[in-house]
Amino acid sequence: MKNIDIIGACCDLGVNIDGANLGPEILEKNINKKYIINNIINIKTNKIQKELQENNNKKNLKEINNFNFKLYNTIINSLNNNMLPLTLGGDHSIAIGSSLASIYKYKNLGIIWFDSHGDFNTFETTNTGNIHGLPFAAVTNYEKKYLTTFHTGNFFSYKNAVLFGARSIDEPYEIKNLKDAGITIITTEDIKKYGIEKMCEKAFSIASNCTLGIHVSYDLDCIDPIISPGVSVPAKNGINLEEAYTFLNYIIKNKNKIKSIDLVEFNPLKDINKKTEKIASYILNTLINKL
Ligand SMILES: [Mn+2]
Repeated sequence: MKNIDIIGACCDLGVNIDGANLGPEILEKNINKKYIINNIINIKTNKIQKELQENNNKKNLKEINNFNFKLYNTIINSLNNNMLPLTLGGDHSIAIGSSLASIYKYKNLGIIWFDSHGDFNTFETTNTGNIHGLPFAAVTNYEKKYLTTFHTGNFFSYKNAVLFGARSIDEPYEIKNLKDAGITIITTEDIKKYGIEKMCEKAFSIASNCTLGIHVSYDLDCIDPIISPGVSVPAKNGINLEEAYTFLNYIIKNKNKIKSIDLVEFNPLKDINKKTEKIASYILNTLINKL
C-alpha cells in the first residue's frame, strides 16, 4: 500500500453550473476510517462572483490560474514527500494544476483522460468559455497561452495521451484539435465494440510506452448519467458500472506506474439519491485500499 495524500480541489469556476466545489469534502467524509491517509488538504477558491457573461470566452481565468497554482505547489510538495497524491475535484479545470505538478516532478509521464467529453478546446474554439472544456489541451500544451503560465516543467506528449470513453466531442473544432494533435481517442462506441478489457490494455500500454509512469484523470461523467447523475454536464449513452470498475481495476493492476490520480466532477447539487456519491466513494476507497 502506498502513502496517500488526499487533496481536495474545491473549485467549480471552470463551469457555469454550481456545485462541483462541494464534492471533495463530502467524499472525504466517506473515506473508510480504517484506512490510513497521510494527509487531507483542502484547497478553496477565493470567494468571487462567478463570471457568466455569454460573450466571455475565458470565464474566471484569473481565479482558476490562482487556484491551480496553489494546487500545483501543494501536489509538488506531496510528491517530494514520496506520497501518491489523489486529487478530488472540483470541476475538471483542476487537473491542469494536478497533472502538471506530477509531470514537473517526474518529467516524462503518459496521461489517460477518462471522460465523456474531449476537454480539448482552445480559447479560439470553445463555444462556452467554460474552462473545464480546455484542460486536456492545456496539459498537452495544445492550448499554449493562458492556463499554464505558472508551470516550468514538461508537458504531456500527444503520443502518450489517451482520451478514454469519449462520446461528446464538440464539432467541428474540438475533434479537429484532437486529430491535429494526434491524441489517441477511445470512444464509448469502441468500448462497446471491442470490449472494455481490450481498450484498457490499449490505453495503459500507450500511456506507459517509454514513460516513467502515468497520470490518470478520472471524470465521473464518463459513466452513464442514468447510473451516475451527479455531474455538472452529463452526456448520455455512457459506459456502465462494470466497465467503469474494470477501468478502476486496470489502475490498480498498473499501480507501479501510477504517479498521481484525479477523481473529478462529482456535483452533489445534481446528484439523485446519492447515486454518484456512492460510486465516487467506492472508487475512492478502492484506490486508497489497493494502490
Ligand atoms: Mn472532463
